[in-house]
Amino acid sequence: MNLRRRTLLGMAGAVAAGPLWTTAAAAADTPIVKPVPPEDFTVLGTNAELRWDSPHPVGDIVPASRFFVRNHTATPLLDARTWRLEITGDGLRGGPVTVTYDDLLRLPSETITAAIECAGNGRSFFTSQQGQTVAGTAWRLGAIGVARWRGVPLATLLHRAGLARDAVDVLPEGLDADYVAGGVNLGRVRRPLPVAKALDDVLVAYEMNGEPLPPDHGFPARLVVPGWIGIASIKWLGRIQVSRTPLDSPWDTQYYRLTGPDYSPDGVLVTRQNTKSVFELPWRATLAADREHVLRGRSWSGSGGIGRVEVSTDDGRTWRRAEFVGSGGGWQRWTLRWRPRPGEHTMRARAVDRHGVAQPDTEPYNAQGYLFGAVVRHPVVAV
Ligand SMILES: Nc1nc2c(c(=O)[nH]1)N[C@H]1C(S)=C(S)[C@@H](COP(=O)(O)O)O[C@H]1N2
Ligand SMILES: [Mo]
Repeated sequence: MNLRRRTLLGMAGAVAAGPLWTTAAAAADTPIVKPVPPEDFTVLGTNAELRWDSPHPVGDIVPASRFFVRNHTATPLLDARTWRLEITGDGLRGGPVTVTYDDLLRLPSETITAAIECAGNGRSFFTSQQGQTVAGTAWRLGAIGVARWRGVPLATLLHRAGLARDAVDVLPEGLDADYVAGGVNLGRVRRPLPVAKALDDVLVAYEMNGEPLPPDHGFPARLVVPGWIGIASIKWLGRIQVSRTPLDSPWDTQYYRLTGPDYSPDGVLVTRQNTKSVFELPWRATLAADREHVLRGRSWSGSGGIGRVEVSTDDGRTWRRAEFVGSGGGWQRWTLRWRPRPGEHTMRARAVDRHGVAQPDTEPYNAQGYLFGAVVRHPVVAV
């Protein structure tokens, strides 16, 4: 077969003048490069989640230094000057196309505010609140972040690469190490994306909050797939296969499916994120009794927005509407005034999304603990 090598801008061999990360891993033995101090992060294996009870609250935009990290293996340190993105496959009208970092920076860019949230965010509550055993990282509610992402629409890259009319799937793949699970090498982290979503609002991002992507978040380029579970947003992008027939990977056959007694044997593919809420308070926070407090929290949804948030300070007997703070890009921050009586209290926050769908009281079980969207019961003590 005669593989034609083409470049997207017809500039073979262009050298990126962009930044080069030379940072060595902050400490040996951590697969994460940036510092993850214990007051701001909970480290869970190769991952680190944001702590909502940190003494340093985050605003609408999460700085890169505070953004959760989900690594299947370890953050690779890539060189933008030698980095290449290859677009390939029978879903292109011509041969494969190579994109350099310089090509990316020169193409028309877009900037979006979008959340990236792990499908397993909230997983630990299947166990602590519903008494169910599930497999996977025991996240609380900090496997989410919202950032401003700048990059090139994937649609632009695909069209310039010669997307065929009958292409159905794209398969983006990371440049991090192969993922080995239970002694089986599953290869590069990758997950197919339907062409319809790829052409809709997906970004090949090279900036996060106005700076080049940090190594942990995908430098030099990653996908940002708005509204979809985090695994769709492949970091350290190295290759995109475009296909006229449906594609598969272990990340849509073995992982990121809802399986269990309530589901058919094949399970249900997870794509879109659900709705969640969190109090920005320590677990079993201690508050001064008989004084007014302004409780802070936030709610978010993969369905596109939050309509209203109701909060109960008496474990669900009575509910009050929370007051919205800020514009609600990415998520909706809110506050609630409350004067607790002395004693133990259970707080609940329940968001209703833009379509009128409320968070449920319980989440139906699935074996891998994805999409925990039930109302979380948050204990508080007033003294
Ligand atoms: N190449 C690669 N891409 C990846 C992953 C990974 O391990 N390798 N993890 C995925 C998962 S499961 C999530 S939730 C998000 C997390 O993005 P973040 O680490 O920037 O927060 O990246 C996704 N993209
Ligand atoms: Mo994830």
